[in-house]
Amino acid sequence: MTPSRSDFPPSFVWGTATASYQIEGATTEDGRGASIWDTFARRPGAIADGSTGDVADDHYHRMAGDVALMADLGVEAYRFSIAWPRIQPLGNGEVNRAGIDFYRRLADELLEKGITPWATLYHWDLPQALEDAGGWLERDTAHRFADYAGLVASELGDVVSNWITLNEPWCSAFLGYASGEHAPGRQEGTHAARAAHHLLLGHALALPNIRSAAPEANVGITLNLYSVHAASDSEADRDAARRIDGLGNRLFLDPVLTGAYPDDVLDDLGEAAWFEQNATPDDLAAISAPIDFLGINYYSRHTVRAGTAETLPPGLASTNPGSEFVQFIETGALRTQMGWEIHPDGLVDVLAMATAKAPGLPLYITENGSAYPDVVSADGTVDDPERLDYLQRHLDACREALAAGVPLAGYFAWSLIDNFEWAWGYSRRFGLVHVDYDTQVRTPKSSALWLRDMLRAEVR
Ligand code: IFM
Repeated sequence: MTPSRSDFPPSFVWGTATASYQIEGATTEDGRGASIWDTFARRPGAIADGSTGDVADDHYHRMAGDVALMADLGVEAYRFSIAWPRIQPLGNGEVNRAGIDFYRRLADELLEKGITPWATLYHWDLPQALEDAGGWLERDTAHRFADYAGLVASELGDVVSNWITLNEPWCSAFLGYASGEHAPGRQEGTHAARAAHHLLLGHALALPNIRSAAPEANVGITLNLYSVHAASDSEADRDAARRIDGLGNRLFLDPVLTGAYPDDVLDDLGEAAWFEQNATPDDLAAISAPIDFLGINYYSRHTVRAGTAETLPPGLASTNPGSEFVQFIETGALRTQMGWEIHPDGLVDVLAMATAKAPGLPLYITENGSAYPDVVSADGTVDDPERLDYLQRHLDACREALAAGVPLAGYFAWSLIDNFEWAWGYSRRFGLVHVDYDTQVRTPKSSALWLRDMLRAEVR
């Protein structure tokens, strides 16, 4: 069923999302320090097309135009991220005034256009200086993050009321410190789980700092959750699903929402002793302190069956903790250009999963979207029927979840504009708006125009 605005409550938040390193460019301007992505992107072979975020969408210089574009599309909320190295070039100390000024100008511009700012404090661009001191494998990084979060909230709390501490800590921990596909590109095996704890601790320590600097703040965290299915009802396949659900979902959801790490996951990882000593009851109490909402990024589902080390490509077992027990299988469902299976029902599953653990907690889909190899036609338009279908089907899933009583309060499409897709560079386009990287010309795709018309249709 094609969704329409009247299917959603009047208070439902309609937004789009981006992240600093993926769009801003200007990586050496106005006192910005180096981030781990500046370093990692220069590592030979790290980025599929050999690119970097040095220019990206040049949003740092084109910010006002991009906000006007959002206003034209009728978007009412904008989730952006703040580049920590613009605020504290070395990850500690005084704020870099030019960095704060940029985000203040952004927030002012948004507010002037009636668009509500939603700021994410950490979307993966750790100051390189902190990585040089050990990065997220060090507990101290959590303290540095909490200081930074408090500083930013005290500087911008008058213009930003919605705050997300971390984006997808699973990716920061496991892609950054286990598989090494993301910055900082380390392969520390199961120790990546320690990075996960320090990230969550950073979230925990940031919460009171944000709340004391901006008492009215609406604060949450964004997790990437997957719908996980066993390929069969066999005990071995169900165990494979338990492992993946544990590592991808419960390792993050449980401490935040219920105050305990899942024992089975720590056992799978062989990290139980480290957590016993280092993840103290005080840490867990802080990590599970009340949040105002949970952000969920949903893209796809995993269907798995039991595997063996022999079924894995060389090297994968050592870099993906526990993966030798699992095989990801092909179900025949359509996939996006990322190779991610399209499964809108999974969005309903992950919302239900969160609600079961924290009944009544407001939930937001803070990202959902798809990559396709879009092209500009001779007449200058960009037709993206697959993305439009993906968007409509996932909005329909949101409608279904709402009808089932899930407290879903908003939806942010990933992404406003095509951008630097991490290890894929510019070879994957997630935008509702096409970007010509040679000219920086922005062209709303047909999915964006549908969203605009849907949002306009019943506003007045
Ligand atoms: O581009 C990313 C984003 O930065 C985090 N969530 C997933 C998106 C698509 O891979």
